[in-house]
Amino acid sequence: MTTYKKNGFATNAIHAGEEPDYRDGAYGDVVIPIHLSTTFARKRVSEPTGGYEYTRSLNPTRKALETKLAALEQATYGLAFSSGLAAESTVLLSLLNPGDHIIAFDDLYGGTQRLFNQVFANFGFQTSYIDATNPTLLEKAIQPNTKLVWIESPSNPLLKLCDIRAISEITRANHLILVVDNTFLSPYFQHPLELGADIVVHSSTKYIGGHSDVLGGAVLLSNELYYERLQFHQNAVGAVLSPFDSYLTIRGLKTLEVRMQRHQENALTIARFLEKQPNVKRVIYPGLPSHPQYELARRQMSGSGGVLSFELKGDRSNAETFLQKLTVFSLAESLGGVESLIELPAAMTHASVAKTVREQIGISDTLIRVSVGIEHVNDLIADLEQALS
Ligand code: P1T
Repeated sequence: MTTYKKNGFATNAIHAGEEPDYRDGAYGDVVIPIHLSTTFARKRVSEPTGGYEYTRSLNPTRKALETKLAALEQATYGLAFSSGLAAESTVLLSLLNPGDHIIAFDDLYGGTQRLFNQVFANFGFQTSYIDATNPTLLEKAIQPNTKLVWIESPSNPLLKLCDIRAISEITRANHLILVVDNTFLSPYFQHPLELGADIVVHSSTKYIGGHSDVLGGAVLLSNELYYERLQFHQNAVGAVLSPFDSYLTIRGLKTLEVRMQRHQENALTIARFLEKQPNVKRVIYPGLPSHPQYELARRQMSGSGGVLSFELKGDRSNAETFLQKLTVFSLAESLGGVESLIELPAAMTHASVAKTVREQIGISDTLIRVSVGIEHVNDLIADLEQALS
């Protein structure tokens, strides 16, 4: 395990975990090879070659990715999984016992809520949801069996922010584990571990991979005990990222800095454009002064990311008509790729959340989520303009 803190972000994104191998007999590759071998031969029973035995336990290409991700998230340890939800499940399995209580933000990716409510609930894990934008509600929700707090910031799809430092002070004082899903900003715009979180999770399917062609998840942390438990379960449960997908994710990561800069630039231009449209009720983007937590955004994040949401005037059929008229934006779930995607959370990513809950937290039938890509922004604006008209 190496720490890469002193390098700039892009330098680590390109080099960490992929130092050329100059040992005798090695080829000096400047890019980590895709090690497809599922097993690794040894000369003697007691000596695994280079520390590798079987790819589920550890694989050189996955290891390179895990090292790179840890460097970028300013963590000591990294683990790569076959999806964001596999990463999340492994965190819960590794650190909690049946009967333990989780406090979760009430605005989380629908699939994460489904995991808590329809999978882990069946094994005796209890979850309470709170509006974590208000840290005092967290203090009130703590029970004797509470073990873990789970937040997203910015949240999916309402882009609400949690004050990670304030929340971490409460979790520390109460001996609770704080998990932050950092998918929406990527390690480029926010470092939750520095703000006091214990564990960062990512759906690397999103900005980290960046090209909508590889599903993956990651866990980054610096606590050795938690890491050992997670690594044990990563191997024991087996939801690991494949060598080829590890390679694709590494390839994506190298351009994370330049992609994030362009995602943000385009998103801000589009957010400002949408704010001026007569048939748009409200625009939610942490980079706009109209965002209710604009000050917190400036303090906690080094950028606002590429996702924004907005509410159209009218009803669900108006929203559907608008979405179907777009030609540059694809009507699709997911986010964080170079291409612009747009979706209706109430019918798509958050359809598994009960309508009453959606309405309570603000996911209306005309709320539209946009993952702004890195195309030429004029083409994106022109597409929105024609569909809005
Ligand atoms: O899809 P997967 O790689 O398993 O990641 C799940 C996940 C976890 N956390 C956040 C914040 C997410 O947004 C996701 C996946 N989200 C979508 C597919 C979506 O369209 O919102």
